[in-house]
Amino acid sequence: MKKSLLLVAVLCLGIINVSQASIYTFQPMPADMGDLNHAYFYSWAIAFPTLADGEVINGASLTIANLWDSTADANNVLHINLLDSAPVLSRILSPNVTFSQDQGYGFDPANEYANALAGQGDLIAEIHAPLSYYDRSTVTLNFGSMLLADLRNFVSDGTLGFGIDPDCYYANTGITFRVSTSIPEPATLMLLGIALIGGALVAKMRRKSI
Ligand SMILES: [Ca+2]
Ligand SMILES: [Ca+2]
Ligand SMILES: [Ca+2]
Ligand SMILES: [Ca+2]
Repeated sequence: MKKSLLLVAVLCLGIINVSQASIYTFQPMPADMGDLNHAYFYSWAIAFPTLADGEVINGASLTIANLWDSTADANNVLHINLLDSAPVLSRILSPNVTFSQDQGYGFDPANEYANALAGQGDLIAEIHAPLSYYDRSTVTLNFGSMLLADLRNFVSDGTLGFGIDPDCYYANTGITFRVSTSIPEPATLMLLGIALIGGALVAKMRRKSI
């Protein structure tokens, strides 16, 4: 292989590798969802971008930074559900906390230690957070294959949501949802083929012009 052709092929490979994998990141506003008050349950709607041809979701995780149970009760639990679409709920939680358009809260029903969103979508986790302010921990929930399959279904119409029911109070410093995608091998190989042909043509044209 000529040096120039090799160079073009290596450059194209570099571009292909970049386009092969993407990470999408989402955060509610405010990011800590008002420190998740016991008396309520919360919804967070996400508008998911349209994926490119051949682009598939291959991983997802929900991270809650510096989570702790601010009433320090060992019986407390934080329920988290993945939803096909999030329910529309009130936006103003207190004079200090107004949620952005895509999220809100509802009042927890009488049996408040039960999951207010039970039976809706998929239960991702029931978290028992550290009970001490000095023992906050960042919790990352990685989606398994069944959750990923449902996530792919849920985003197919461009929306998905999270339902979060804190029973009791769960302070944190921010919630982040990450989705990773990739373009499968056949598409990559086809691109590589096009790149190599393109490189060969460039080399040929160069030879002719000399
Ligand atoms: Ca609650
Ligand atoms: Ca509840
Ligand atoms: Ca949906
Ligand atoms: Ca906070």
